[in-house]
Amino acid sequence: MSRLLIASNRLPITIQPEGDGFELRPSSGGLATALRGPHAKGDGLWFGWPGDVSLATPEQRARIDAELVERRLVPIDLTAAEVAHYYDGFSNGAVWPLFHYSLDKVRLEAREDWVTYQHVNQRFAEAIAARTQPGDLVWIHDYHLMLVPEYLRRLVPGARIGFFLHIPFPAADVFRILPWREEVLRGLMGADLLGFHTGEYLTNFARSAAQVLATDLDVDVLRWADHSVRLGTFPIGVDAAAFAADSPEVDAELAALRKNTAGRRLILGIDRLDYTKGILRRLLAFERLLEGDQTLHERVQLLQIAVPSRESIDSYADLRKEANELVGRINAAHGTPTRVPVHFLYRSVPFEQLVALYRAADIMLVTPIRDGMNLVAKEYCAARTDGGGVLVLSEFAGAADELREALIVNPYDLDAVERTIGAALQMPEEERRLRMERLHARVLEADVARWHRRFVDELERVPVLPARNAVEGGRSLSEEVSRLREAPSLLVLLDYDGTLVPYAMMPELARPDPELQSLLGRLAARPGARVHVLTGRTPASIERLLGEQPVGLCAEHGYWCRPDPTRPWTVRVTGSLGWKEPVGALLADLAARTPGAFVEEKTSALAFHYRAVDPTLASARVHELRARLAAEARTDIELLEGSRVIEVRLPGVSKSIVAAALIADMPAGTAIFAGGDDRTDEDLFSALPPEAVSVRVGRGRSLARFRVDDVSAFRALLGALV
Ligand code: GDG
Repeated sequence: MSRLLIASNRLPITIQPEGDGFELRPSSGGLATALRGPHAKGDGLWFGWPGDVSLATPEQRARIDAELVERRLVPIDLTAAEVAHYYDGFSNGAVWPLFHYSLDKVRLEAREDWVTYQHVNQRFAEAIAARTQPGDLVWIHDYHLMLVPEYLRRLVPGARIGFFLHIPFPAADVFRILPWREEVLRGLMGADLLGFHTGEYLTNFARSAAQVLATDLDVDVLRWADHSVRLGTFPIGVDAAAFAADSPEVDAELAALRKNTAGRRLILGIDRLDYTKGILRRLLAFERLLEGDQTLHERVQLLQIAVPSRESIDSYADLRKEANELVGRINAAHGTPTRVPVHFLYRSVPFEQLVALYRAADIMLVTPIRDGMNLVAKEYCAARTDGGGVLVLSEFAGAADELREALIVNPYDLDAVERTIGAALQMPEEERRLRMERLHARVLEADVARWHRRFVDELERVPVLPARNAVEGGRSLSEEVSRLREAPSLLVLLDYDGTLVPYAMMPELARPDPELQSLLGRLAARPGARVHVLTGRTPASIERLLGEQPVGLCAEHGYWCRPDPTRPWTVRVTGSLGWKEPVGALLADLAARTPGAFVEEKTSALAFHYRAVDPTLASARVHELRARLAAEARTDIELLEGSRVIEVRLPGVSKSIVAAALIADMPAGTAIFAGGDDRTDEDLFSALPPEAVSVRVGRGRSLARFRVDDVSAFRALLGALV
């Protein structure tokens, strides 16, 4: 088992002022509860905000830090301004309402919010990078930290990074409202594995990524340029055994509750006081029920527990006021001196009381207007070891996917909610038992431990890159460049597109500018140096661009090579090209039916380009192409997938083969420098001896020892070699 590093907005404990000192309390909420147990059993670290400790004296702080170290918790301290902008502002003022389809509550005005969100995400990434060891798994949680995967990937290119979203991922049309949609998607795409509660959220994400970033979905792998991310559904569970367990404390609470409700059926709601939880609509539906049956208040009581939440945000304070007014109205109209139909508690209750409430409740109302999963629904089913109770569940909670035996309801349809509560009150015992026994069994089996295991097992499948890519130890890039500058013999192997020049709209436009021409000229003129450009382009195409330069050219990934401008092109790989005709006909047929697609013919390959094709259609066509080629079971071709292009080529052509040959041509002890930006350059890197200096341009997991952000940074490195 690899070591697991967890990152979430909050640590599983919160530090609060208490008397003269500070006290550590367990944080509330589903995420902290879900991960606390496995963290305690493992040997990993947990990064997050510990709460406001700005007023602690140095001695108090030292004591707090010692306690955190003891529990393997790494604090990310936030200033009051950071909490206001990153947490209240961006996370809960913009992302939370947008992802829950509450468009009227989305706040996008404050420029500081987004800037601070980026800044805090960067701090998380730096803290994690500083503690990551080779082989570690990093698991980042939730909408507060959506940029951390990308930021961390930049700092630790080989890291194995998983991300889980605890809230819904909205439909693409809604997501696209976010002005920073592209940055957020790029951030998430830094991960190797992205987890969602339901298939719908996963599909929404994949569609948004296709529309905004032009990614391709291949079953469950999202490809973007040269980087691929696995998508998965991991519906979270609850600590079901804890809710199913008997204890004298729970029994005592239950007895007290039964005494108080004497004779009346208990309808229960338990939620954080949040506008997504549908509390107001639930109260309205209950009001209708009371209006329809004037004697009902004698027989039922609604207990709504609303746990205080995000009180510094206006919309939450407003909600509390509205809920109070509504409860007042209902109680005034339907209460009697001895009977109050709605009991509204604005606080949380201890665990034993929570379990007792679940067991006492004849009907549990879980009617959010949107909810990622909703753990309360699952906890209720787990607690019902007696097979009693009826769950009324919103179709807009992720839990509705699994808890099919609940009474599923549309929370916007007040009449339906009213009718459903009525039906729940009338439900015959046998049906009630049948439904609850199934629900109970399911939540016990699919519990939180299983959720944790499934995600971590999947993340563990991401391959560990060879140790020589580890960032720690060894010489820095600038030290390596200085060493190469002095080397008597130097071999420079370079990719072209994306490495020496940025990608252009059309390949013909990616011309070398004067700066690049002078750079290549100086490099090739350096005593003892040989420079080769290795590209996927055809000989004619690369020659048009670099033909005048005193460098070697290898085209079609090494099928063709031309060692210098005075020598002719020669073929480096043999093999029959008889497949080109039938495969060419297949590709032409596909392209004819796919607006925006075209086929490029090379000597050793045929490339199907679909950059301009509608993403859904493109993905269907790529599947079709793969299936049709697989059906022919050809052994004389291989597929190479690039950024919105799929190439069918002669097997055995690879930059690794040319690289090995070019290295063998040089005197022993030659220093090597190589740079590239895509999957074919990984072949190149794989052929290099360990002491070679390899540099990856841009994102993505890589075998390269070093990484630079973009073409201009790469050119600066080349400049430093001469
Ligand atoms: C987010 C997503 C997703 C509540 N009141 C008391 C209390 N609780 C506990 C419940 C439950 C947790 O808080 C609430 O979890 P939910 O899932 O209902 O809601 P969010 O906080 O919005 O959580 C949600 C979840 O993340 C996990 O992925 O399901 O969709 O929004 O565990 O028991 N616990 C105690 N007293 C209370 O009064 N002891």
